[in-house]
Amino acid sequence: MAADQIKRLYESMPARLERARGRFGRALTLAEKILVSHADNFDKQEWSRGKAQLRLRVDRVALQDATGQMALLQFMQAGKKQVAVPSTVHCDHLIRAQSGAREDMERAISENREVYNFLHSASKKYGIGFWKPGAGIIHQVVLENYAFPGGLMIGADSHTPNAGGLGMAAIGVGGADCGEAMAGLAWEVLDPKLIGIRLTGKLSGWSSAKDIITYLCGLLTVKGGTNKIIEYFGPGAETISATGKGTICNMGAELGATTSLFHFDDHMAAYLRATDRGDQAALAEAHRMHLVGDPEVLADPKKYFDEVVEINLSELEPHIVGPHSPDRARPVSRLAAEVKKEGWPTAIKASLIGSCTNSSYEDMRRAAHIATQALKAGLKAKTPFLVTPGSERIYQTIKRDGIMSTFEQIGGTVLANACGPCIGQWKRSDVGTNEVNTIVSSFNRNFPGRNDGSAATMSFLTSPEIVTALAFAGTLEFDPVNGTIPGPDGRPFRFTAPEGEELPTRGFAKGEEGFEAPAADGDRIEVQIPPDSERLQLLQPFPRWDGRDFTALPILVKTKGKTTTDHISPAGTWLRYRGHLDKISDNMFLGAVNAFTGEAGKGINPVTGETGKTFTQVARDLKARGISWIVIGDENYGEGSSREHAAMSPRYLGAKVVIVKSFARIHETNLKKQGILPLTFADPKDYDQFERSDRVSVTGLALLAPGKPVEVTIQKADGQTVTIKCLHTLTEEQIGWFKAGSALNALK
Ligand code: MIC
Ligand code: SF4
Repeated sequence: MAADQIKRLYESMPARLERARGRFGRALTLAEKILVSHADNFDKQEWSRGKAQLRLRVDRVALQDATGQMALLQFMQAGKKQVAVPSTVHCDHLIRAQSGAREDMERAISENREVYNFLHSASKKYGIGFWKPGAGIIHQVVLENYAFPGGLMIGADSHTPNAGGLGMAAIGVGGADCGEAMAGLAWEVLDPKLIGIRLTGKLSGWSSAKDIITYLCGLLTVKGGTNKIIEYFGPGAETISATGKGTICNMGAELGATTSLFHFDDHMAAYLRATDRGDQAALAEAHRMHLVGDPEVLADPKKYFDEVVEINLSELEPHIVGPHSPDRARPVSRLAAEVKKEGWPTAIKASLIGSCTNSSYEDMRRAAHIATQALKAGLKAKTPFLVTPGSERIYQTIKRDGIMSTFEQIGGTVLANACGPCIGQWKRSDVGTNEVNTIVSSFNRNFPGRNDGSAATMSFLTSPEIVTALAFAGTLEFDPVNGTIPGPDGRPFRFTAPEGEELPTRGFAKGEEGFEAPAADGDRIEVQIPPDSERLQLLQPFPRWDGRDFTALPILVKTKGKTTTDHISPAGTWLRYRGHLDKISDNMFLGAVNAFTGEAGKGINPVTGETGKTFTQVARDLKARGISWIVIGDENYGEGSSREHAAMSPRYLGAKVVIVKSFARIHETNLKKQGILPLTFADPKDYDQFERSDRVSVTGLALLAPGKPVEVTIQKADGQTVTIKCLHTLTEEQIGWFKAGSALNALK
């Protein structure tokens, strides 16, 4: 981000903040400062936490290669010549980890040529910065190059909040939101509630930034952050590196938070300087008072936040979460007992560090510190040890500083600078399919099936240093803090606590940066989409609403329990089709557990009664008969990723309505954008009313209005009917999207 754009923002802040203080009659938190200084029209804007719909102007948009394809295809439908805000595309998700960085990269470039050519040509044409495969993972590259204190950005990836480590409000959204912001529209979001996290004390010994967020995951749960911004402050915050702050904000996505952020401090300034942005550091220092919460807020946070949590970092123990959900948390010291009680496999089959969550220099240093101790003692890693550097800069620096060779000496493999095993792009040959096994990583997400495509893999998440120590023990029963493992001579070996500087003393090394600027004259560039492609498909607008109520819709699926986007639209091998709506729709609900049968991914055809078919096969059959359908879901439906395929595939194959106990924020918006009606039960117990052969009607749609409940009638097989009340959060404008068939149709 150019320093003059940041300067303009900072200079406009004092007056805007004064007006906001006047209007609200009180001091402001940092999150509020950022929101009000990015309001599309501050005076017309209604402000009411948890109620108002904010219209904001973002400073920047970031796309990655998996969700970015749909974002660009949608942007193209808007017919603009150039993007209206600075935007970048990052090629990171499509690189499969198999045999090490070099070979994996070569394979990826040839396998994904079509998609890369599309992203590259579209970037060049429309004025978007393009980061080639191998340049790094979107959030790490954004932190190193674009994030800045006080800024507002959106990204088509749920871990966009990583930039909160530099004091930016960075929010994960669906591709349609990005496409619209790039087309010049204001971006909308529900005015979030605010959680304040006051940190005191200081991290020491084995405890690291990761433990703050894994601890909070246990405390607040995966839906505890929905429609909320989490703001960190207090004396403890000032002891954490900028990249450590990034880790915490990154994984705030696991709480469902709109975003997370820290107040500007000297660690951020140091990081900006280390990444060649001394001018931005100086600007932020000069405007420091606008980039932190007001003093009144710091003095009495309970008055300003909807909820305040205090954490004393001096008392925080290292934590580990899993399996299968990031909120299954406990201190590492209590893991062994729980593993035994639950009967989980204790042997660790693979240890992985890095990813967008934890690949800072500090992380790598601390992990290498552990590895070096073990090497000196003559120990070898007992499990494969995979390292995913977040960016080329990190890769070159750990190579120069001997960290990589330490990892290689313990038998580790350094993978490409990409998502790899974190998103299921991991070709694993050491365990059979459906073989129950345990892995540990420093990643952020651990839903079943995520890393290696196998739901039988139990994935635990913790800090890179704990992962490294566990790799030498090979078992979950080891507590690196208090326990010992047998040394080569049979005598017990004990690790000492990890150490590592937060920034490289010699500065970051640089390799091939992998950035390509857009063309000076985009008009002459043609976007490359081969007509016969099985990976890319131009979008056809979804049909408009025909003005009629939905009557007697069959239930395609009633999901039971966790229904994340990984259940609705799995990634892994399916990443291949992220630019081809028809093809990718074959994965629809493959991971969802059918509440009627207990089976995952398969349903009973409500018309023919045929069994054993995937939900997609059933939906395609219904679609061919001209029958639309509905989805019933459980709690926090659509948690996880920002991928809008989880809304587009159902829409494409005939879903009209999704009724659930509660939604995750990004997914609910994605459904609205694609023209599906997202409803919640007024009484969550009504979930139990729905049976396999029911037909469902949603009536009064012509009178759909903000805040007005909707009537849903369930017709039972015996002819009886039950009418229940459902709620929605559609605004006037969003009702317009529903009527137009999609937000994009409404735009045109
Ligand atoms: C993820 O971490 O789940 C992903 C893969 O980065 C997704 C985006 C995607 O599905 O492409 C996300 O978090 O939004
Ligand atoms: Fe990539 Fe994993 Fe980060 Fe998502 S969470 S951006 S898949 S590294």
